[in-house]
Amino acid sequence: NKKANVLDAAAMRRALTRIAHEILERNKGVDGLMLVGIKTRGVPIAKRLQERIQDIESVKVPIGELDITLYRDDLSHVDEQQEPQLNDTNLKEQVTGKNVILVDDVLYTGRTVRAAMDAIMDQGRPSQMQLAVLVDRGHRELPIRADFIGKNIPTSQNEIITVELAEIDQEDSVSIYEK
Ligand code: 3GP
Ligand code: 5GP
Ligand code: MG
Repeated sequence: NKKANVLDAAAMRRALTRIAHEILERNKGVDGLMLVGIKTRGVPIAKRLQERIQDIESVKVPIGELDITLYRDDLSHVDEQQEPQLNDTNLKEQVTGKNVILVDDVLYTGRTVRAAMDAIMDQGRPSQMQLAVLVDRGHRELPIRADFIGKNIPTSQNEIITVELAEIDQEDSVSIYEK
């Protein structure tokens, strides 16, 4: 049940180009930068940021992937006791000493990012971590915020944000749906 289109392909392209510039401005260039996409849709977003940064600075920053999914403890007597957990890591580059930019499509409670931070810190000691998201929909349950945001979309709990990316969904769009 669709309520509104929030970003089309052109708006998404502009938002990601802006974020690429913001990352370079905040960090004074590409030194030590590493992008880590959170699967599924954080990965193509991270690749697009890598391309935009290469267009601007002529440097291809290293990129990695984390697969973090909801884990349900079926033995628990409490319902909704699910925490996002690490499934798989694909980091070819050492994280120690790196400035790791986590990249995801939607930031909601913050629990996925928390699991991603744990996964990175298990691999080594980054000099810094920052967070880039295409959409911040609010409703944080942890003290986590994004450093780089494509668009803030205030939502109610019974709305969901649909993120479509050409690499996966054949088109670029962000829309709001009623559950
Ligand atoms: P993604 O893997 O591309 O990020 O969480 C699995 C998928 O379900 C996600 O795709 C996400 O886009 C989609 N999704 C839609 N609404 C929600 C939601 O409220 N919570 C979570 N965890 N995922 C959602
Ligand atoms: P969090 O852990 O912050 O609650 O949720 C973040 C993760 O869940 C992201 O990887 C994101 O894909 C997914 N997610 C949470 N809410 C939404 C939503 O409304 N729309 C989409 N597309 N993904 C969501
Ligand atoms: Mg996601």
